[in-house]
Amino acid sequence: MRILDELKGCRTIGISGHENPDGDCAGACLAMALFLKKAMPEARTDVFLEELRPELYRNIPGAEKVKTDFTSDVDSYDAFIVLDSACDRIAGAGDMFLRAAKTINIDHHISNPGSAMVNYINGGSSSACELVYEVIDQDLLDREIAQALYTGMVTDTGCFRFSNTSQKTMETAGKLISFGFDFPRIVREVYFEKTWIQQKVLGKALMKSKSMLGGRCIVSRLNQECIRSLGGVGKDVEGIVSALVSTTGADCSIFAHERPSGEWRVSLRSNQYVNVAAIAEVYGGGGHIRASGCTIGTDRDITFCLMKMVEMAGEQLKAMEA
Ligand SMILES: [Mn+2]
Repeated sequence: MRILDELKGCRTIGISGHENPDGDCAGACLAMALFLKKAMPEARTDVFLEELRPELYRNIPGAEKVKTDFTSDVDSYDAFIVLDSACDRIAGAGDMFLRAAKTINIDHHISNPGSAMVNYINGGSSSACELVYEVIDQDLLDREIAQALYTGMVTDTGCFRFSNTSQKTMETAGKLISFGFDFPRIVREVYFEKTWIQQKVLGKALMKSKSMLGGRCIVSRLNQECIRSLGGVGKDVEGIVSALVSTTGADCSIFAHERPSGEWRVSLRSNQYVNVAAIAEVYGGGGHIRASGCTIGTDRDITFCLMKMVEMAGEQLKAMEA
């Protein structure tokens, strides 16, 4: 796909991505907008996304122009592009998408059915940003577009660690950093940085963790009272389950945190052997083989449920060794 061929004659272009936008979603939308402003200066380009996290505002050029209120005086865009998302998960932009004369969907989620008029879905790609890089005219790349794309690639590849990182990913990233932006800062701020409160919550979760199955499963939990006593809220537990599974000798990790409603959100991670999606499914959750989650309602005993999950992981490991 060459995006300029798809947008010939368009004078108004809307762009959006998924709810709760991450670095890939925001990077892809803003890189596309920056590119179109350059390649089609006569066209009007609007980006609609929910509020971005501060580190994304700081690191993605053009982020301050995102329309977070999802309002526009354009009734029907000539083209509407959805990036890093299926077309039905775009928060307040859903109606604008439906009213647009032409719709385009570019995404790397294999589950995306591709419900726009023109679809470019590649589940083998690391990120929406890698796909945006493919569809734009690369001779118009500049430092700002490159920085937006790099931020997204860093986000979705876990700094080029995950198995979705391909030779093409690295070659693309190599070309992007040749534009000379401060890429160590992006990695630090977008990927590694945590607030002091988040650090304390993580520390608490690590201190309270239990080593089960002879060290092969690391389990921890934090109740509301504990999270609040550190000044934290629900989103401050992000990343804890990954920290737990990075323990030497661990095959999997389980982390539970209590929501204000009294329900418990349970996240599971696996390094290599345990299928944690199968465990989450027993409790009505799901996800991927190596990363999954489920919610335990107030009608169930969280301690008992966690013990059961550990037991299931143990059975899987035992079955594999038999
Ligand atoms: Mn993505």
